[in-house]
Amino acid sequence: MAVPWEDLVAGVKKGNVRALAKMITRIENRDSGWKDAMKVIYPDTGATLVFGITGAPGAGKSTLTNKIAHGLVTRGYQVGIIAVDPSSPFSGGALLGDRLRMQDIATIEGIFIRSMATRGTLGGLCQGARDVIRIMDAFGKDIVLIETVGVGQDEIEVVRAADVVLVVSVPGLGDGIQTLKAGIMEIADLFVVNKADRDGADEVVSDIQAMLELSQEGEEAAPPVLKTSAVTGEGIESLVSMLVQLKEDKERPSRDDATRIMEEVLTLMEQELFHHIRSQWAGNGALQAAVNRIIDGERDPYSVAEDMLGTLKHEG
Ligand SMILES: Nc1nc2c(ncn2[C@@H]2O[C@H](COP(=O)(O)OP(=O)(O)OP(=O)(O)O)[C@@H](O)[C@H]2O)c(=O)[nH]1
Ligand SMILES: [Mg+2]
Repeated sequence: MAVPWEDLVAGVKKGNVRALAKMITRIENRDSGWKDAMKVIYPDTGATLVFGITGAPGAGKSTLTNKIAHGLVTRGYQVGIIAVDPSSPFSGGALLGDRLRMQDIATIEGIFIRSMATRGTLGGLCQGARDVIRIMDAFGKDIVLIETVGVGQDEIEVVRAADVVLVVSVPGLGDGIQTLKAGIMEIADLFVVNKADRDGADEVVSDIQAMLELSQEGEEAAPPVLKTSAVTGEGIESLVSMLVQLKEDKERPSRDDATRIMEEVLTLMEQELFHHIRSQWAGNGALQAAVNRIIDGERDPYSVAEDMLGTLKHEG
C-alpha cells in the first residue's frame, strides 16, 4: 500500500526528508490525488527564494552550485537543489558527472538534491520544477538553487520561474557571451564569470559590462558582474554574501508575479484539457469510426477535430 497523501504532506511539513523525497516522486509521476496534495501544500509556500543558475555547458554550474550551497548552509540556511539534466535520461554521461560532483554535499545536513530530466517529465519541465520548489518550500528550505544549462528553450523557461537568475560564463569559449542563447542575457540579475583561475576572465567581465552598458535603459542599476573560481574558491564568499543579502532583503526582482501566476494557471488548464481529450477520445468508438471515414476518403482530420472539439465546448 502506498503511503497516504495526508501522511506524506504531514511528513513534509514536519521536515521529514524521506517524506520529501517520496512526495516529490509521486507528484512528478502525477499519482492519483496529486493535485489535492498540492492544494494542501500551497498555503505553506512562498517563503523560499529561488535562484536559477544557468550558462553554457561545462561552465562550472554544478561545481559552483555545490560551493554556493555549502556557503549558504554554513550561514545557517536550509538549501534545496534542483539539477536539471541537460542530456537525455538514457545517455547517463552528464547526469552521472553531475551526481558525482554533487555527491560530496548530498550528505550534508541542510541540503537536499533532486535531479530532473528535461524530457519525460509528465507535467512538463517548468510546472514540474514549480511543484518541486513548492514541496521543498513547505518542507522548510529557505533557498532553492536550480541549475540548468542555458541552451534550450525548456531550460530558459525553467529559469524564468526563478526569483533571481545567475548567468555563468567562462573565459576560453571564444566569444563567451555569444554562446548563450539569445534571451538569457536579458533575464540575468547577476553575472558570474567562473574559472577566473584561467586566462581571459577579465576580458569576459569587460565584454559583459560593455554589453550591459549598451542595453542599459533609464536609471535602473546594471546587474552586477562577479568573478569566481569554483575550484580555488576565489570570489565565492562575495557571491554567497550577495545571495544572502538578496534573501534577507526579500527583494523579488521585477519579474511580475501576476504574469507568472497567470502562466501557471494556463499551463495547468492546458495539461488538464490535453489529458481530458486523450482519455475521453483515444479509446472512443466515435473517434475510431471517424478515423475510418478519413481513411475511406469521406472526411478529413481538420473537420473531425473541429466537430469533436465542438462537443467538448457544449460540455461545459
Ligand atoms: N579551472 C577551473 N575549472 C572549473 C571551475 N569550475 C568548474 N570547473 C571544471 O569544469 C568542469 C565542468 O564543471 P561542471 O560544474 O560540471 O560544469 P557544468 O556547467 O555544471 O556542466 P554541465 O552541467 O554539463 O553543463 C569540471 O571539470 C570542473 O571541475 C573553475 O572555477 N576553474
Ligand atoms: Mg552541471
